[in-house]
Amino acid sequence: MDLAKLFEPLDRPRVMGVVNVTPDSFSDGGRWAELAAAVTHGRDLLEEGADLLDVGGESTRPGATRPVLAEELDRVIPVIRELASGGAVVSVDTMRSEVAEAALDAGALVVNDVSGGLADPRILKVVADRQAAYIAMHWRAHSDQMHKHAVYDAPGGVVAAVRSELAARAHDAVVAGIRPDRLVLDPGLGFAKTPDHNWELIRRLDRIADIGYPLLVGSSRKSFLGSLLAGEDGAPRPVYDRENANIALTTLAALHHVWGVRVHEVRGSMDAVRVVARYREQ
Ligand code: PMM
Repeated sequence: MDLAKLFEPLDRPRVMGVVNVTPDSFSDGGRWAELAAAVTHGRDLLEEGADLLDVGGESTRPGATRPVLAEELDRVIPVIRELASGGAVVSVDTMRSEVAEAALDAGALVVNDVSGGLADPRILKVVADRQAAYIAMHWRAHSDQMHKHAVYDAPGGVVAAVRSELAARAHDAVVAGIRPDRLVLDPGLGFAKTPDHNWELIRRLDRIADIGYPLLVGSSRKSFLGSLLAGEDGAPRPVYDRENANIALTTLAALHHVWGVRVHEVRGSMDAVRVVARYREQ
């Protein structure tokens, strides 16, 4: 699939499979084993039907600290080169312009920037110069700071705030020269948001969609699912056991006509989007 095809009308959301290349993700067998495991994982996700792969080298989990630039490049570029040369549509999950640039050189077609251009504004120019696609997520601060930014006291609450802050990100992206028909917005579930904020946003995805751009939603493995499904002792449902809930979330997102869902496990979400597509057929 080429870039234009990614934006053609489709009767279901695209399923983006996550390939996180962080030291704790795949392997403790050293760098080469880590890269080989990441590539294998990406190929497995493609086999399960993923429309595109999102390769990232920086953990954005709450409280995470950042890798240095050289480390991030080292993690993602070989994996992107390998997967892209095999024909995969690859997006790079990065906030750094240098990583975006190297990833596009290595064959990535999409830049997924969880900061929507706030962390490193030069990234917008990089994407614009290459005519690449850009995913701008709603974000307020780096992971080690984001909890204290989960405050939405202005009228309209979290939905109005995310809507206007994301619209500003989209505006800056287009002013920088990114093609409006290659721009996707993401409400950023879990990023400077409490569980209540996340649920409110999911309920009102229509308000975010009417900014005028396609939407991507990422709920996979996130802690608001863990807290929703907590046991009687109050312990959150473990990360590896949140997939059924995530498939339900994919169903809701598909009913809201999103452009894509970002998931760690492809099969169940692909089934869900196909169910919704069939349900809509007359
Ligand atoms: N979530 C994470 C990382 N990147 N990108 C987009 N566009 N949307 C998201 O919701 C998102 C993202 C954090 O999840 P992970 O560390 O479990 O991959």
